[in-house]
Amino acid sequence: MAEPNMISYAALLARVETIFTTVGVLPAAAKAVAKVIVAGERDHCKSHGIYRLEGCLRVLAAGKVNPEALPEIHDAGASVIEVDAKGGFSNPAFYAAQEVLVARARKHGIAALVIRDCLHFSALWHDVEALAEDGLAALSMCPSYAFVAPAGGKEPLLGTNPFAFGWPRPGAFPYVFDFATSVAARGEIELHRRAGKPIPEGWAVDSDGHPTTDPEAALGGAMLTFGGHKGSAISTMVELLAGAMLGEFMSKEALDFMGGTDLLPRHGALVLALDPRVFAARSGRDPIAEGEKLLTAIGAQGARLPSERRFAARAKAMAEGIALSEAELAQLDRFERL
Ligand code: NDP
Ligand code: PYC
Repeated sequence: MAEPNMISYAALLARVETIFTTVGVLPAAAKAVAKVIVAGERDHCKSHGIYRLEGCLRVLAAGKVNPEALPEIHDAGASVIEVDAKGGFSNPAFYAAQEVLVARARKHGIAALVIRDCLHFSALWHDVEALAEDGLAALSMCPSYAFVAPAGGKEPLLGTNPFAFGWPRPGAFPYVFDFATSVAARGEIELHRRAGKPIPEGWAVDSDGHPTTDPEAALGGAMLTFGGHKGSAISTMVELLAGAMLGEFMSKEALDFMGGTDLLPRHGALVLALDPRVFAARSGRDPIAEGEKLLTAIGAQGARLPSERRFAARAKAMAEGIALSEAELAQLDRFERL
């Protein structure tokens, strides 16, 4: 097997940021989008790492995301804050409103950020991890595209609808989980297709509703929800809270609007921030210390916490660099020549 090519986090970040500015994305948005893509690669979350560059550039070339969008915050001082991404990427919109969301959650105990009209391609852990680092518990969710059959059905209707949670910890890293409500993210199936590898059983059915391990057939059929009816219900909740409730697209509408799965989806997103110390104030107990008892007891059983793999991958990448394949490097070179 060929030796991987090592590149530092800073060097990869600079290259990806330049690729975005070169195709006309405003500097602040280019920085935000490059940050999440390179962080995905750094944390070895390949389904939302530099592989996503290609999809972002495709949607920019198709004119279906606004490279010059300036997120507009609508804040009436209440606990629901809105940021209109103006058809731009979701990440700069989140960063634009992060400070006010944190301040409002600290003031009221709970605050919600509604992100409107955004192109959403990224993992959600970025948002909840940042809020947990600010001492807040956080939930984040959004619809995606109608790729997934509800449990008991066989036609794609639900999105891969990611759902993430963050909880502050006194040590270096917060507790964070972040998953698609389908068995795997769509990006994971696409990466199997590119590598010429079958997908595990139970991820998807083909267009006739038969179980398949062929990624091509899975992409043309329907993905399945994790945990059967349980994942199906959580996915439906995401459609309702981050789609219907916000007056933004649900996954089926997002797909119809973009006109096919080739382009990344445009819809809304919902981020909730909660201050545990406000909720626990009258109990006289320290919620973070109480939470630690559970989290350390889980670790004491030898079970790993979600994100532990990711944080370990991050530490390794920051010390040794990020390993890229020849094909990934060649693709970066190609994008730099656009
Ligand atoms: P995974 O199944 O890879 O991981 C889900 C979570 O479970 C992670 O927090 C992971 O932590 C944790 N985990 C995995 N294995 C274990 C284990 N053995 N013990 C404890 N925890 C474990 O993620 P998905 O494929 O479901 O999703 C990947 C990404 O895709 C997510 O970041 C999601 O936000 C993104 N996505 C984005 C969409 C969008 O529309 N923008 C749509 C769908 C998905 P760790 O990382 O440390 O392994
Ligand atoms: O991997 O399922 C996915 C996905 C959809 C939109 C962005 N990522």
